[in-house]
Amino acid sequence: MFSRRKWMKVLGAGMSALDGWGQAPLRFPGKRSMLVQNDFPEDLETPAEYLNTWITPNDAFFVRQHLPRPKVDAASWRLKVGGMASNPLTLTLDDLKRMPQVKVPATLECAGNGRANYRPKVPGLQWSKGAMGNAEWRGVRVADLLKRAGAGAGVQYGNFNGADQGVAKTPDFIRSIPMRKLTHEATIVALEMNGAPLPEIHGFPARLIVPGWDGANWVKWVTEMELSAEPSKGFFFATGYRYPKYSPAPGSAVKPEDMEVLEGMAVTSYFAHPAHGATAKKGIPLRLQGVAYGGENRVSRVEISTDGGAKWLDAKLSPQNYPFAWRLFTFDWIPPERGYHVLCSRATDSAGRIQPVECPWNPGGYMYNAIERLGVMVEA
Ligand SMILES: Nc1nc2c(c(=O)[nH]1)N[C@H]1C(S)=C(S)[C@@H](COP(=O)(O)O)O[C@H]1N2
Ligand SMILES: [Mo]
Repeated sequence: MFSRRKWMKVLGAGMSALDGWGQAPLRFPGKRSMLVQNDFPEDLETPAEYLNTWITPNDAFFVRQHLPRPKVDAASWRLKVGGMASNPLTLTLDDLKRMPQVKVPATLECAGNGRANYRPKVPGLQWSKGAMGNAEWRGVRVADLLKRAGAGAGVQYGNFNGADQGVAKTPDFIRSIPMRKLTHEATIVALEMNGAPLPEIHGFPARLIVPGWDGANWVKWVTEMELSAEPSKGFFFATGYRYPKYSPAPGSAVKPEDMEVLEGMAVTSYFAHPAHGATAKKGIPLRLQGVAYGGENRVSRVEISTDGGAKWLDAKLSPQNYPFAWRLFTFDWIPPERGYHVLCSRATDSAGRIQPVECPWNPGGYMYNAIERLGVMVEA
């Protein structure tokens, strides 16, 4: 598909784009102005100010891809379900559309969201807070596909591959998902995102939705589900997206046998408004806004501190309250006096998890979820 030379050339271009990290208006078809982490393959971050709606519009939704985006032709595209199956399937897009469809609101968050906050710095994309978004996904339950394919009794994993292919030193992107998650009623092969066919950049014509779990599981352009007793030995499952079994000292190495696969996401919250470094006026109400997400759990509470964490008060939560989807919060604050104020947000989920003051460092820079903090200058 891509020669090694061409790949090296575009990779080079991507590197220089990293140095000039910043806003790039209308550079990417179907996207509004995004924070460009890489321009090829596209890694685009949602600016924090867009984290203020229940549904993230498709044109503002973050993008992460390890490999050049494949061009998929809907007519010749197939989804194969094989391996340990008594009735292996080769489905067309129309076959999938004819099966019962379900809607699942769910937040997609990259495990590396917030990586830019780790000290010492961790290599990888320096996501701030916008490697997450919330959408209503619509498609076919994986459980229905498993039934139709006659999944065998010994099946432990579905090993998923997409139409993108390994290039140069980057291997093919394959992910294994255990049966206990695949058979969950909210795990689907989505054909639609927010009422529209999946945009090409988000996996057209079909992608996996694994609610509450690390975004790496949400395989885009999916073409194959292999039912197996064993997980993939490929890099992106056996090595990548792993988290230490214990908290290592910041900056230290962790042995591969002490790493385990990432599944459910941590509880977290982020301010969309105001921005860090904004100014406000004494006595003039300021509405603090943001999102909170609890992975596989519902968000049950968001607290705000306007004095750097000394006192905490409850924020107001949006009525939407689904497992696997974020909630919006607001807090009306009247800046009491001139000076620099540190605003904090702290979410709690239905499992009783709460954001920590300090997030454990880890060599992949995953699962950042320390209490959100930003500074606002209040003028007289
Ligand atoms: N086929 C394929 N699927 C993929 C990836 C990829 O590189 N290739 N990246 C994964 C990662 S790491 C994330 S965080 C999400 C991002 O989904 P988005 O681009 O729709 O936001 O897709 C996942 N699915
Ligand atoms: Mo990711």
